[in-house]
Amino acid sequence: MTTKRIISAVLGIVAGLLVAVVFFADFNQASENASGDLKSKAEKVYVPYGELDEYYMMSSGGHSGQLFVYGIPSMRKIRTVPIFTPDPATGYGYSKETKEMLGGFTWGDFHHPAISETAGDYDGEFLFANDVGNNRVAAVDLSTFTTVDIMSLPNMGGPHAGVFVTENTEYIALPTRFARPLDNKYADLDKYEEEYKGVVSMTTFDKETKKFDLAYQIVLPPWSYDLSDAGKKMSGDWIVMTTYNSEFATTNLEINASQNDRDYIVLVNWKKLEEEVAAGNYHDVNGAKMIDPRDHKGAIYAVPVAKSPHGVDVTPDGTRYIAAGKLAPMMTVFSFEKTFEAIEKEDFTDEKFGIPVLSYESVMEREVDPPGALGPLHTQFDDKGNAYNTMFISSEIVKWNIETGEVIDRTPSYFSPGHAAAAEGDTVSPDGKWLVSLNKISKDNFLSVGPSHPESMDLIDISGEKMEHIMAVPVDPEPHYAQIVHRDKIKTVTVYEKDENRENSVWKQEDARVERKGDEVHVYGIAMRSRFIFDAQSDRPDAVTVKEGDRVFFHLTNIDLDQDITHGFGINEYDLNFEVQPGQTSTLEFVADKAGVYPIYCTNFCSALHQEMSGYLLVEPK
Ligand code: CUK
Ligand code: CUA
Repeated sequence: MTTKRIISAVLGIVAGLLVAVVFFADFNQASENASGDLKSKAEKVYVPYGELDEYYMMSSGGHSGQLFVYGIPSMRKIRTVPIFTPDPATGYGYSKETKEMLGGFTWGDFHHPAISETAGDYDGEFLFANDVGNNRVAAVDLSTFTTVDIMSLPNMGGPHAGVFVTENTEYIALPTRFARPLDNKYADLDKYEEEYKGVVSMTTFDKETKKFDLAYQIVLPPWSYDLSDAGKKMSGDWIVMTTYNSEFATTNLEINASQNDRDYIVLVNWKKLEEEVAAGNYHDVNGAKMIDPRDHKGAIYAVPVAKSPHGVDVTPDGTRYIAAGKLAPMMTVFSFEKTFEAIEKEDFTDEKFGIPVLSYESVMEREVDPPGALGPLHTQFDDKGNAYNTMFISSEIVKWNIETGEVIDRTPSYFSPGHAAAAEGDTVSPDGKWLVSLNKISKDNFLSVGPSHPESMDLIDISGEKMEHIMAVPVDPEPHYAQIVHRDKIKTVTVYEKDENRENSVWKQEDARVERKGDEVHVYGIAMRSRFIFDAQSDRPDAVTVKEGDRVFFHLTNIDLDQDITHGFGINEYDLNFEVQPGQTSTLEFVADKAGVYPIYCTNFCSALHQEMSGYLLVEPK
C-alpha cells in the first residue's frame, strides 16, 4: 500500500465508525421520542379537510430534474413540476415549445431553488433552478407552476453553487462546480492550474418577457464552488461564495482536495462589476462578457476559511456571513463590517490570480464548535437571531445564537442531512416556525423497496426554545435545498387568459381548420369537453388525414375556461402525449413516418364523457 492508500483506508474506517456510532445513538433517541406526546405532534401536522397548509415548500428534485412542491406542516406532496426532464404527465418536453426549451437534453441535476425577491424577501413571482448536469438555469412561473424559460450557460462546468438571487432579483448568480478550460477548448489535465478556470455566471431575468439573459461572467481560479449567497441590506452589493480544492487536485479529490487547512470564500461586488461591464471593460469569451479579476481591482476579494467548506450563508440582517466546513467541525462567523474595514485598509496577506486575500483574523468574528458535532454543511435562520446548521456526519440539527455563539439545542435528524430549509429562513425576515431537514439516508424507517432506500425529510418545530422533531417522510431522489414560502405570497391563476391574438390559437369552433403548406400539415384545433375539433368543414371534424412523411403540427387550444379542465392529447403508437390547460394553446410537431390508422385520445380525465374525447390520425401510405 502506498502512504496515500493507507491514509485513505484509515479515513474510510474512521468515517464508517463515526457513522455507525451516530446511527445507533439516533435510534435510541428515536425510541425516546416515540414515548413523547405523540398526539400533540400529530395535531401539529394535521390539516383538517377543507383547510390548507400555511406554507409551500419548494424542494429541488436533484438529478430527477424536477421541482417537488409540498405543503407545510402536513408534508403532503402537492405537485411535481418538470423543469429539466420530460414529463409525460404534463406533456412537458413533448409539445413543441417545451421540447425546444429542453434543447435536446433528457435530464438535469437541480440542487438549489431560489424564489425571486423584492427587498430581500420572497415576492413569490418566480422560482429559479440550476442544472449542475447540463449547465443551465431555468425559471418557473409561480402563477402557473410551469417552467417558462431555460438558458444554457457557456464556459461552465456544472453551475452547482447557485442559484441565489440578489436582494431585488437584479441578478440570478451561478458559480461553477468543476473547473474547465474556457471556450470549450481542449487542455490536458497537467495544465490544470494555468488553463482550467472557475466561472460565475451573473444572469438577469425579465419578468415581462419571462426570459433570461447572461449579463456577464467572472473568471476565477480553478477552485470548486459550493452553495453561495447574496448579501442583504448593508452587504446588498456583494455576493459571497465558498470554494474548495485550493490544492488544484485533478484526481482522487477525496484525499487530494482535502490537504490544505484553509480554502477560500470569494467576495464579489456585483454593483461595481455591473458598472465595469456597462463601460465595456470585459473580454468576449464564447459569447459571454468575461470579467478577469486581474483587470478589475477593488471588486473581488478572498477570505481564508476552514478547509473544504460546503456552503456560506448571509444572516437575515446582512451583517455577517457564516461558512460551514465538511471536514472542519465548526461554523465560522465572518463580519461584513470587518471585511469592509480590511478592504479599506488594504489589509491583504496574499494575492491569488489577481484576487487580494484578506487575513482570516481581521475578518473572522467567531468560530462555533459544538462538541461532537461533525460535518456541518448549511445554515438557516429564525426570527430570534438564531442559526440552524445541518450536521451531515453526526446527523443532527444544531441551533445556536449568532450574536454569542452559544449552542442552544441539538436534535437528531434521520439521517445525514444535507441542507435544511426554515420557513422564509434565508430572507431578511425569517418566520421562525418550521424547519425541514433534507436527509440523504432514511435507513429502514420506511417499508422496504429493495436495495436503494428513499431519501427522507424531517419536519422540526422551531417555534420554541427547544426544537421538536415532529415527523419524517420519504421522498424521491433527491432534494438538496428547498425554500419554504408563506402561501399568501403565491398568487396562482385559475385559467390562462383568453387571447384572440395569440399565435395559432382558435377560439370559435367554426374556425378549426387544417392547412397544408407543401409537405407541412398545420391543424388549428380545439380541445373542449368532450371532443376535439380539428376541421370544422369536415363531416368528421375529429379526424385528420395526412400523407406518410408529412411534417404535422397540431396547434391545440383548450377553450374550456374553467379551472382544472385540462385536456390531454395522445396519439396511439406514436409515442406522443401533451396537454393543454384551460385557455392554453400549445403545439405538437412530429413527422408522420408510420403509415396506418392511429387513434387520438384525451389522456387527462376531464368529464363524464372523457372516454369519448377521441379521434383519428390517418396516415396514407406513400
Ligand atoms: S449541495 Cu447537496 S447537500 Cu448541491 Cu447545496 Cu449541500
Ligand atoms: Cu379531455 Cu379527457
